[in-house]
Amino acid sequence: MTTFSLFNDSQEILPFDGSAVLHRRVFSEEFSRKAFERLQAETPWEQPEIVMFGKKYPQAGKSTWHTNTGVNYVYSRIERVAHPMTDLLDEFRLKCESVAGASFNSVLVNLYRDGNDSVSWHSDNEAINGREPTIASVSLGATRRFDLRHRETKQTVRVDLEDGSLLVMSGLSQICWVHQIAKTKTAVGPRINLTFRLVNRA
Ligand SMILES: O=C(O)CCC(=O)C(=O)O
Ligand SMILES: [Mn+2]
Repeated sequence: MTTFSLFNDSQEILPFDGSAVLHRRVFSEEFSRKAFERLQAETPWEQPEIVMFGKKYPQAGKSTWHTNTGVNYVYSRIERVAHPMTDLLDEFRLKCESVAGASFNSVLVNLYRDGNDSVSWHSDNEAINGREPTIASVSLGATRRFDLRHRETKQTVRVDLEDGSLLVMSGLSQICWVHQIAKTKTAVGPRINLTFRLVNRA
């Protein structure tokens, strides 16, 4: 297991089989704070139900899918309806494009209200993301730990995703690794995450 806590500006956190580069403080404290407040208040939050062992459970966190492509996002047998992009999301998108050197047309906005909200082990390997997608993941608000685990070797990499940071995953990262935001018993405030993606148009 590898744990990163260095304060470098940009850092590759995957040892092999893909890339995940963490860029710290891409968005200023003030911009991040204001954006967090606007997103929290203005996002039409949804809490879809997932089916596990034949039973329905609300997802552990709220989220909303935004894209002007008209493409709905289907994962774990749930379908997320396309909401339009907003000026604020477009501002984030443009900055992510310039840092990542890639294009994006969609974003999943996730709200983790406290340490009980989480996202369990998965990879963003749905066909609409393409085979080796580049995904730009912005963190706002409370710091949460992000874990990546190699599908075969089970090697685990852990990193704290701090306010204003941008994690860019690319190459084999969605094929060879799974990732999660685990629940935590530590008292943590709310966090908003934006994962920008490029999906094929409908
Ligand atoms: O909140 C995060 O940092 C990760 C979210 C995530 O993995 C996803 O939306 O697919
Ligand atoms: Mn993901």
